[in-house]
Amino acid sequence: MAQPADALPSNSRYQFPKGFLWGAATAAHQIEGSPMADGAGPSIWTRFAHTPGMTLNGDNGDIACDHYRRWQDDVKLMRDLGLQAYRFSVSWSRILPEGTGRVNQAGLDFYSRLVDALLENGIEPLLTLYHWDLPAALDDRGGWLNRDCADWFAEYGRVLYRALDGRVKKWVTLNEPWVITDGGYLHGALAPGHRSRYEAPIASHNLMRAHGAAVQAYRAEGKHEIGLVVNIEPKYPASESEADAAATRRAHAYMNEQYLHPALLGRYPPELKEVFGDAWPDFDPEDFKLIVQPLDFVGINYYTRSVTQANDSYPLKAGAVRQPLATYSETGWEVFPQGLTDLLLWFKNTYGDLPVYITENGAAFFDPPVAENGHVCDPLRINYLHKHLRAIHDAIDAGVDIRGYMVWSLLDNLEWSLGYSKRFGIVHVNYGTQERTPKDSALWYSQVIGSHGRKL
Ligand code: LGS
Repeated sequence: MAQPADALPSNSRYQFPKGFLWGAATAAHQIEGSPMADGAGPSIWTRFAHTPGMTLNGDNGDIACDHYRRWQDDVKLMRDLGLQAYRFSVSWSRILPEGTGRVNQAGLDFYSRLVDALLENGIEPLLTLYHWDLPAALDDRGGWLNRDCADWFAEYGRVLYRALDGRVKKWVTLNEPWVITDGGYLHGALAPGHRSRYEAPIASHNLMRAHGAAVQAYRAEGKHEIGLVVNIEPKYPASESEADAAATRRAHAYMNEQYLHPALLGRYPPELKEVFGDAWPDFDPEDFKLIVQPLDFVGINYYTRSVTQANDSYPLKAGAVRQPLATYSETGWEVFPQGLTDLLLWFKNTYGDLPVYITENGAAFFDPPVAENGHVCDPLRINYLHKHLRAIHDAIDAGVDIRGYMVWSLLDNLEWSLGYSKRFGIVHVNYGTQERTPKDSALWYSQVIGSHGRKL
């Protein structure tokens, strides 16, 4: 069993900035369940997961962690762990069942009550507008391939800003546009399951236009902070060969610059044309006026790195080389904390001194069942979080303006197409009984928060 948490020693080397926020993250489709309750419309994920063969074991979000009905207990759990912040997402089709037009007040009330409960318990809400669950009605109109999506997204944002701004002070437009297009439009493993080299660049560009439109709408309605969340990972060449260097540049442009460059610099990196060939359109330069909006922060989701080699893979012609001596998590991703420091320094050097939140970081490992003494012993997860927090501290020491850290995830939950097979939670969920049991990592994290990072 892990050390009793209060036995953790204080370490004077680790001083986190005043106001640094310690929290945890989730997303609507992954935890809520009851996707059609109280007048909600279907989302692409409800539809996708109910299509035979699309998810592991046919797992879907009909019940998930039943958070839609157990949210009060979940807020108490957060309070008991001492969380200072909670990042969650809103399900668009609970608010606008048809995606635009008619507002479903009952859906809005759900999030309004959740936000009130968080605030009553001293927990700051970070609200993500879009964590992948597009209203199915909008997919029927072309989804992110339809240029109108920028207006749809701004309309949806406006409804939430009007209802919640002030109580919610930190807003996120999109979660991980790279995953939305790579998984949803290029390789098809995620909803809506398309596989097209021609669609992916269009979806990417429209996501960026939608992001810009939602930020613009926020400036008209809201008074606090709004940003974009990207998943990025450093790419290191597997050898000194020119081929691997070029593959690394392509992989880096594709994953790390494809969204940050347009949002912050107003242009795409040239390598994307190389990756997509004739499928990469010449986008209207006027569009960048909408896309580049001043942001209050950027959220970075970090899980792993990749050691990159040239190969035949489609369309990048680059892939990751397995590191024989490294530790890999259950999802097959290398544990590489130094990569987070490197990435944060790259971010500052490339985009300047924008405030950063680590909006996701965590790992799925094999967890034993809840023991008789009530513990779930997860030393690998503690080790993972510990090393990554130290890596963040190194970046703070080097001058990166990092404002907070959200563990992925508060609860074991539905890992998209991988169903319930991968557990990322610091709290164990028994999917039969819905019982929540804080794992040893949660008890450890609670101590870290209590010491403001000095117990690292
Ligand atoms: O649950 C998702 C977590 C789990 O791992 C969450 O909804 C997403 O926001 C986020 O994408 N999540 C996540 N990402 C890890 C991506 C690592 C990709 C490594 C690919 C190597 C081949």
